Amino acid sequence: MHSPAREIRPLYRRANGTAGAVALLCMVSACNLDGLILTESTRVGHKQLPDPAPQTVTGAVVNGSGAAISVLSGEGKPLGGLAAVAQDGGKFQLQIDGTTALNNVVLQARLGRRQWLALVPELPAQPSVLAPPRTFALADLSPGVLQMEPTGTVLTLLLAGKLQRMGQSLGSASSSALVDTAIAVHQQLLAGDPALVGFAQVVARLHAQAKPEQGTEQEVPFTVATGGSLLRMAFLQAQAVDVDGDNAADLTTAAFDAALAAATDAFQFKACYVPNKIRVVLQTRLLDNPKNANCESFLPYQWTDKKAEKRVFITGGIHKDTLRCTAAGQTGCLTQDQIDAGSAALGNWKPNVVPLFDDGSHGDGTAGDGVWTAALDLPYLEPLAGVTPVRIAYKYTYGQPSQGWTDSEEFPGNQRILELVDVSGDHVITRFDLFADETSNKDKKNGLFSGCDGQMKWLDQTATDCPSDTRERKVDIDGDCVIDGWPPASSVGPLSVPCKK
Ligand SMILES: [Ca+2]
Ligand SMILES: [Ca+2]
Ligand SMILES: [Ca+2]
Ligand SMILES: [Ca+2]
Repeated sequence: MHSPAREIRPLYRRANGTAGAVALLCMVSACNLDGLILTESTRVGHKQLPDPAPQTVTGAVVNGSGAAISVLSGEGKPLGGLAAVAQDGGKFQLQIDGTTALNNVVLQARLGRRQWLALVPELPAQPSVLAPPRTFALADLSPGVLQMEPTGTVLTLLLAGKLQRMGQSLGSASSSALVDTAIAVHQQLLAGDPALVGFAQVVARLHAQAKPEQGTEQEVPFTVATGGSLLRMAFLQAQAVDVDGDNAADLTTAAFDAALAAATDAFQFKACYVPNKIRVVLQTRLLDNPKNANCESFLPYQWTDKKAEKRVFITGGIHKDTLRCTAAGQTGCLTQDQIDAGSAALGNWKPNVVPLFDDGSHGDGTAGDGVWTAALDLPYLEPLAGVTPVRIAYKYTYGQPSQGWTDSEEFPGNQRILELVDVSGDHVITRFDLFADETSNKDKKNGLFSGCDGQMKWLDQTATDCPSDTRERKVDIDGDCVIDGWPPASSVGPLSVPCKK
C-alpha cells in the first residue's frame, strides 16, 4: 500500500552525457500525514482542514514550444486533470494537486505527432496539509532524464518493452526496481551497448520524422500500453515513415519490434524480491457453458445458484503437507506464525470472506470478463532440492458476503491444492482455475484421473501414469480446449524491495 509519508528515493541525474551526480530528493523530515491530520483536527475541534498545497513539476521540452504536457498511467491511459502547455523555450510547469501521489507514470509531451516520454517512478503526495507548495525538477524525478528529449522516450520504451516481455507493465512493476533498472540501462546506453544504441537510433529516427505541425493524440508514434507493439500502427498509417533507415517507408511495426526485442535482450530488469513471501494471483473464470480439462461441458452452478447479488470468494489455508519448523532457528520450513499468517490471508476456511474481484481492481486484469482475481501475499520458501515448497489448499465460493457454505461452494468435500513454485520465473505464482471444474487441481474425486482413483497428488508424489496439476501452468485462456499460454496478465507485479547498493 502506498504511504503518502514514504520518502522518495535518491535519484540519478545524467550530467553532460556522463553518469553522475545524484540528487537527493527527500525534503520531508516530518512526513506523517495521518498523524498530523489527527493532531490538527483534534486541536481545532474537527474544523475542516485546508487541502495541502499543490506541487509543481518543472522541465523543458527540447525544441518543443507549444507542446501539450500530459501524464499517462503505467498502462498508457491518460490521467485526467493533469495537463500543461510548454511555453517559450519549451519550458513547462505542471501543477499537481497536493493530495495526489504518482507512481510509475509517464510524462508525455506532444506537438502534433511528435512525442516525448519520461518515466516518473515516484512523486509523493504532500506530506501534510501545512507543507508549503513545492517544486520538483523533472530531472530529479526521472532517472537518466534531464529534459523532455528522445533519451527519455528510449528509456521509457525499453522498460515498458522489457516488462511486457515479462508479462508485466510499467504500472505493475515496483517503483524502486524501475529506478534501479532505468539507471543501469542508461549507463549501458551511454557505454555504447550496440543493441541499446540501435534501438535509440530507431526511436530518434521516428522522433525526427513525426510531423509536429499536424496529427491527433492517437497518431503519435509510441504507446506504453501492454498487449501489442509499442509503436502505433495509427502513426505508420498517418504518414510515411522509414523505421529502419533504408529510405523506404515501412508499413508494419516489425523493424521497430525487432530492434526493441534485441535491446530488451541486452539488459536485465533489476529487481530484488522479498525473500520469504510471494505474491499469489488466483484467478477463476465463472461463465456459463465452460469446458473442463477433458473438453467436456460442465455445470459451474451445480452446487450454487446463479444470482446477481452474489460474487466470488476464496477460502483455504496452508496445506498440512507444508514443512513446519519444529525448533527455533530452523530454516527451510515455515514457522507457526508464518503458517497462521498464510492461512489467515487465504480466509482460514471461512467461506465468503476473502473476495475476488472482476472490476479490474485488486490485480484483476479486465473488468467484467467473468475472470475473478485475488492477489494474496503468502509465505514462501525457495524450492531448493530437498526442501518441500509451501503448499496451500483452497476453493472458491460464490455467495453473498459472510454467507455460509450452503449454496455457495464450488464442490463440497474436496479442495484445490497448489504448490507455491514459480514455474514461469516472473516471481509471481499465478493459477487460473475454472470455477467448479472437477478435472483440475482438485485433491479427490478428480474427474481427470479416473485411472488414479480420482486422486490428485503433489508433483513429487505422483506415479508416472497419474499426472499432477498442482503448480502454476499454462492454460486454455479462450475456452477452446487448446492450451494457449500463461494465465492472463494481472495488474499486480511481484513483491519487491529496493536493491541494496
Ligand atoms: Ca524502411
Ligand atoms: Ca476480470
Ligand atoms: Ca510465475
Ligand atoms: Ca485455447
